[in-house]
Amino acid sequence: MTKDDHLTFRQFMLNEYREHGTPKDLIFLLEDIATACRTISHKIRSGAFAGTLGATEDTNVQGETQKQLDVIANDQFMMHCANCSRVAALVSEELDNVVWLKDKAEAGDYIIYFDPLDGSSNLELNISVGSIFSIVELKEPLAELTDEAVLIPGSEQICAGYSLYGPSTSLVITTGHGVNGFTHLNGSGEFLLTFPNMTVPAETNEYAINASRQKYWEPAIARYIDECLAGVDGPRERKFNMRWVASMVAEVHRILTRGGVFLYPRDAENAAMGGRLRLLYEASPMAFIIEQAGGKASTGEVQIMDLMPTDLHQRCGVILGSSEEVDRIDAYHRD
Ligand code: AFP
Repeated sequence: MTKDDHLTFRQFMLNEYREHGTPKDLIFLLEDIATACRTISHKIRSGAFAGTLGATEDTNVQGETQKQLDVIANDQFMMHCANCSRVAALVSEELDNVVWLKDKAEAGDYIIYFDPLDGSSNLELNISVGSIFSIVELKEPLAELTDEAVLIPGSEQICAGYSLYGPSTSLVITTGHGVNGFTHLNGSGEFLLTFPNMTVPAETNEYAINASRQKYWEPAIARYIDECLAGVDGPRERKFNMRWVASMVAEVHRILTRGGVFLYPRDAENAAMGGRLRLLYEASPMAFIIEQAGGKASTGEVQIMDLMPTDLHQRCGVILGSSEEVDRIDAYHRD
């Protein structure tokens, strides 16, 4: 297939408009987010020459040292999302509080949650990193513009997506009608449809976990991993493979492409914080995407999208991917 055989992002989204009534405001907002991701991709790929791969002097609300590209990516999302008059507020991993863009938030307005650059500890290693975003549409006007007002469960998302800055730049999006993958055509301003209707196979032989945390694992996780390691002679009666990129976007993209299960569970060391990964702009959008692709996403106890947020930057356990494996791990937690 040549590039002419692929729908452009605009052509695809206009089809979505005709088939599903996707709001044009959302389409134009997504085009702006795609532009932000394309710009971030360029900034990353030229970072070694611009001297921007390293850290800043600052730490973010997570207490993590901010990379220069974390700030650059955050600025890109802020600038492009502000183009849409329906965007009432932005919630970023890199910002302590909500950024309100309007003096009142009305029904039909959008709240956007994003991790502008996830996996940034991989930047200087030239290992894939990504951006993650989630969009909620307000059903009612907000009585007051407070952080608490945007603590909305993931089940209310109307759109989620990520951009993966790897050997090529991918953009993967769901608006509630399946998951579709686009690739940036180098030298053009276009994202072309390259992976339509992405689905997660129910069965897999591949898991992703940071195995160095084994001593902290809860019994259900330890049991699951032990059984995978036991291979053909164990209760699973088959060999398992393991991957760990330490970049959630890359792990999720692999799972959407060939199946698998990703685990960053709550454990004895991170339990006081609720886990490692953040709910509103990491776990929730990825849960929406994975479930739209036929997979599952839970904390081990509850479905991630059913969690009622209590803090902007709260964390949770994340187990997502092939449904048979997530179901098995959930069952072990219930045992
Ligand atoms: P950074 O953004 O600090 O690199 O963290 C990336 C991440 O949030 C997620 O993308 C990875 O899956 C996970 O952390 C990696 O965690 P470990 O460093 O404990 O493996």
